[in-house]
Amino acid sequence: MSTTTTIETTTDNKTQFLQETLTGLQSEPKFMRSKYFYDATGDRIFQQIMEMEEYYLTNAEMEILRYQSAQLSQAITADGTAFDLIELGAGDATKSIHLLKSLLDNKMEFSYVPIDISEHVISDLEENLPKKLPELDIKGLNGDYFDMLKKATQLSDRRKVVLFMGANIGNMTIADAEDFCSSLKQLLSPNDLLIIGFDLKKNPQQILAAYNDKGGITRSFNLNLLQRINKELDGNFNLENFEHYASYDPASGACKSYLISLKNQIVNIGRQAIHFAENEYIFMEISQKYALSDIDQLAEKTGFKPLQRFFDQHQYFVDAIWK
Ligand code: AVJ
Repeated sequence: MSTTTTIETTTDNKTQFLQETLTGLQSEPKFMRSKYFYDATGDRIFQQIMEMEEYYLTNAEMEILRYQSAQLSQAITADGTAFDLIELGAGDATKSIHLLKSLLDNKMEFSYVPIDISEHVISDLEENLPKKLPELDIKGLNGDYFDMLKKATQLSDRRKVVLFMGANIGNMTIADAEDFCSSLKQLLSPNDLLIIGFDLKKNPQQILAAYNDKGGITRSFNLNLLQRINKELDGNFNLENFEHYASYDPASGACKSYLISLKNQIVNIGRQAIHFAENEYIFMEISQKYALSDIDQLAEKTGFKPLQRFFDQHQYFVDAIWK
């Protein structure tokens, strides 16, 4: 990538980050967009989250990919034609690598197109994946899911297989997930496939613990966004004046995290002053949990047809194939 492109993207991203941050903090109630968690430090803290005792999601989906990649790749390649494998929120691809291997072992003709909001994730992937999988044809895209998805669907006229794993859809409310899936369906052709991962409703204590870990890693993950605003948007949040609060509602399946202002205070972001009352909250993130019936409903409402489901042994998690 040339230096000029890097600088242009950065400026664009920064303006958008500032606008969205101010919009969220000038709203009532206040909110932030969880996609901004992932700066270099956020990426690192998220790695630590995935390694936490309490964060069962990673192992559960890893188990699915590790032991059922052959079946997954069979389902993907059933019609034998070449395709583009587009992965939304690819991360470090430690899970999808099992699927990629299996596809390569079966001599399938495909390109891997990882999309991630984190610039450094994409450059890492492009550098490191070819070392592990020399035959892999990879073209990473850095940006917002939807913008990059549009770009990705225009790369070739091959059929598309979209991977949306890791319970990334959990970061949307059910209403937003419906809009997202509908738009995705419209972007795809009738024979394209979607492989989508959901964290399932389960014991509420277990879910809450995953987002309220004893070691305080999720707490630092949330607070890091304030730090990022300080660094990148000239903010002056005092992190000690905010407290992490996580909640899970078993009825709706919504797991939400908040930062609570511990006192009446003013925070400056650039030239803007933002007032926080004592105990006022910033809604930081939703991690929506699904029942199997919720998942089928989502497919049906958005024009997809559920084809197959893959579970871990505890049924904590499901990767579903939709057409
Ligand atoms: C990356 C959206 C799947 O919601 O479980 C983990 C992000 N936030 N702990 C999730 C997250 C706090 C994660 N996803």
